[in-house]
Amino acid sequence: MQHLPKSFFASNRTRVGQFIGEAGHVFLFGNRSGVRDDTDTDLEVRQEANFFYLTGVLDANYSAVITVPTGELTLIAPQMSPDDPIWYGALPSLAEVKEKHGAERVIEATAAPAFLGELKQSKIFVINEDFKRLAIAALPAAAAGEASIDTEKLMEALIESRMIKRPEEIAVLRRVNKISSDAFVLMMQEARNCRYEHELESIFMSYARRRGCRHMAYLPIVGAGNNGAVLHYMANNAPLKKTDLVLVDAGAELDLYASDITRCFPMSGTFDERQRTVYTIVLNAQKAVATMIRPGVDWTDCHLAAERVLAEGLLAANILRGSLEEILEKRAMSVFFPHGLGHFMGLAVHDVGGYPKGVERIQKPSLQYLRCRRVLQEGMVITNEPGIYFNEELVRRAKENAEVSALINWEEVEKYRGFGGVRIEDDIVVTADGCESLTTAPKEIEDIEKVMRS
Ligand SMILES: [Mn+2]
Repeated sequence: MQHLPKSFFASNRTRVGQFIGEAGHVFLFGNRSGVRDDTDTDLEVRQEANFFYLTGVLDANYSAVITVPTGELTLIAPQMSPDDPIWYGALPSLAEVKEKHGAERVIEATAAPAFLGELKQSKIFVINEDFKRLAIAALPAAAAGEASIDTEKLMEALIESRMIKRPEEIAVLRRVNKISSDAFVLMMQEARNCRYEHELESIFMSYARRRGCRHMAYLPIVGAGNNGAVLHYMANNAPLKKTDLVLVDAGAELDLYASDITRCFPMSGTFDERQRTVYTIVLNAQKAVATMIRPGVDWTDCHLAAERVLAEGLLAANILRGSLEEILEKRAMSVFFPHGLGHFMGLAVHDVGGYPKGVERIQKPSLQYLRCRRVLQEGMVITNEPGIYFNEELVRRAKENAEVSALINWEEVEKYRGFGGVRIEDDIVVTADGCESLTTAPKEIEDIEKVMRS
């Protein structure tokens, strides 16, 4: 099911055309169908995000040409074999495709060379060098040599456009966030009957599928105990122990739009002292960031603010020692909070636009992993996901770093061996005067415990 109207895609075409700011033709390639290795077993096709954004077409093997600045859409239909209807069902006619997607014209693949041959008279915009190679291969040989193909302006325009979500997109993001949030509730309710991480994973995925989400936005992370400290853990097959805190980072996808939620809950159903201590620190940091998010705020400052609240918490918990300023200055927080605070989210879970031109990554521990260094604007959608982890590799490195090691109370850290980690992640829309969370999954300790009892 697709929830976005064709008028949405039409306005994306004119919008991206305006950002390109120069007449010509955008030449796009949708994703192709394929088979598994040397078999005839079909692979799932997920449409290329930019192709979807500008055409609304989910089916495989289409190409498209968009006239800039008019936004006129020409779809090039896949080359079909006469027997395809036997195996794949009746195919839509060109007229049906034209009507469904509001295209100005839809042409057969066999008619493409003649049509594409005309494009050489104007500039051709493609997404990148890979697409330039595809474009050259698709153009008739005579036109390919003469064509002027730009590989930069289109992607820059797409980033400008995709970075700011329109109301229609926010509606889909809200819908998929609700589905994922509800899946988290179900997972928490059924956790007491689960014996392995993959059982929790399957509750999440099966619920999302039942609600119409065929794909996950990314591979779910279900890490119990120590596995929760492995940032991209995805084996999801370890046994669950009553003493474990389990970290689940999962998000369904709907109409190619992502959700990305992390929650942590105790397998016993009740947070013990260690779990409560670390969880509360992370929740406080997440809430502190939520009060900051508004247009005009630099995301780098939000990250640093989160780091400060986490450091204050670890000092109070006697896990860090020394002065707060020294801890922050020496980057000691990168031992426990090694990743960035969040990232843009949309047609990709780690969406485009995190770094404006000229802004570089900060080459300091943990800050180098920040996926966004933008000043926030209304309509941006970003994740707020601070965390604290007892990651074996980071703990080992910290012990070898005299300057950082002196700021850590190792006796206390020893008590958290095998604990894993806590991350709390919500998906946030920047509004005119603040922000709104799309994520409704419970995150207060009392609320999680209540859901787990129900
Ligand atoms: Mn995330």
